[in-house]
Amino acid sequence: MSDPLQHTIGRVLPAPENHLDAERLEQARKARRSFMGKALAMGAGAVAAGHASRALASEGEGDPAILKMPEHTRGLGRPVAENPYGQPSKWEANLQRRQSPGLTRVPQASVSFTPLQGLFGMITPSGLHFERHHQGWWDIDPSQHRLMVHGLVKRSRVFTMDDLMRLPSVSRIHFIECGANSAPEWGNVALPTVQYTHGMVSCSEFTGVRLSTLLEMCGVDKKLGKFVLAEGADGSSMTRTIDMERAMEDCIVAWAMNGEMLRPENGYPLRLVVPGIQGVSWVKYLRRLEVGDQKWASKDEAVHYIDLMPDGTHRQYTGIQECKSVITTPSGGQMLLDKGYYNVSGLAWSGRGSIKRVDVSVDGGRNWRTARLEGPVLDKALTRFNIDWVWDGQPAILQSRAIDSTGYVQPKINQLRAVRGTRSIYHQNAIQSWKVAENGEVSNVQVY
Ligand SMILES: Nc1nc2c(c(=O)[nH]1)N[C@H]1C(S)=C(S)[C@@H](COP(=O)(O)O)O[C@H]1N2
Ligand SMILES: [Mo]
Repeated sequence: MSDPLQHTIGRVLPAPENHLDAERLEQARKARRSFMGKALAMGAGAVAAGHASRALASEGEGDPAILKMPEHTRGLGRPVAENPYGQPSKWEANLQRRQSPGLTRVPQASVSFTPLQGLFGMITPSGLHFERHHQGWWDIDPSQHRLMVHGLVKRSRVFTMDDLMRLPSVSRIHFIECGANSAPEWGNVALPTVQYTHGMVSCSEFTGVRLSTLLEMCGVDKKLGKFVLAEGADGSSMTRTIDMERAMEDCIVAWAMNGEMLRPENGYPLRLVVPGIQGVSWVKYLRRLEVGDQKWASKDEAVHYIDLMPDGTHRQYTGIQECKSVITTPSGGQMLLDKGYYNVSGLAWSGRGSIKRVDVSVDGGRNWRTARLEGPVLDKALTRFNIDWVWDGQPAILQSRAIDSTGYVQPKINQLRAVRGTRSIYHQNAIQSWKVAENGEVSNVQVY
């Protein structure tokens, strides 16, 4: 493929739930039909020659919409501060977090998924950050909130938010992924969109005090203290054990996300950030840190968040989110409106470090090409990749395969199943396949 921009520019129709209404969807379908008609009439080579920018320009040639002078080119716009806290455009109203119907019995112990199919770059807007609550969320009064540090320390302490926010702070961009992200794929349940298959991952800039700073301040016993227990202030009594080495390395006791205080759904006013580790360890509404000499084997680590292996045993304390990637455009539920050029785009991440390379296949894994990584490529953060593709109108299967800085290669689903069986819930990081049908519809398939 010489210069992909010399081909017709393909347009992707987002999944229906991102559409404002059924009418726009129908219009787009009609547009596709008329394009197919035109393309046939013009013959295949009609836009193949010439400079790339000309090919681009010819796309909209003769569109009379440019001649309209709508009200907004003549009238007076709206005043400043009408929205004291800015909101997205009303035209984007369908870009939302969504619940998977029937996934849980009550919405207080549930999940809302990030609409990855509608996002750009690597940062998740705070209002679209996925939510996972075991016992509902709270909007806790920060003046009443306290954090206790105790156990194997010389000086136990109870911190107010003011105490904490006076300390030296750091800001770091990291992904958070629920260990159960993509879980239904273990059992070959083909969820329709990337929002549901992969939407329990988000990426934000977190600001707070390093956990190591707090532990040092309290005189942590470095000989006996091997683990730290983190506990949340909600009714789920979320408690998780963190290895001391990790606690001292890059964990943050965070109060801010993407430049402002945490959102209540994400743990306001204080949450633990454990880079690279599954979401459950990122305890929200953080109220207690205890230093101990043994793992606690709390309900959230002995009964839940364990991996059922093929031989019937359970794997415990498997918190690291292994290297994973997914194509977000085009993805399940979307529709390619015509043949031609597409920018295939997706996200890759690894709990062990940074993304070294992402390969993309359009033929179900037989041939691979290396995608462009869009910077910055950060440790334990989402990394955006893009690759050119000219769709010839034939059925295709799109896949992405990420390789991280340790050399680990994201596995195929059958490779993962060979080791882990099919009865697991957590830590499903296999290659995702999206099938493009001849009519342009994109759907979720498994390729072995
Ligand atoms: N206190 C508390 N912390 C919690 C939870 C919870 O229910 N209560 N859920 C955990 C789980 S399972 C995940 S995946 C992440 C989700 O964080 P988010 O809601 O900010 O996306 O928070 C974790 N921390
Ligand atoms: Mo989770």
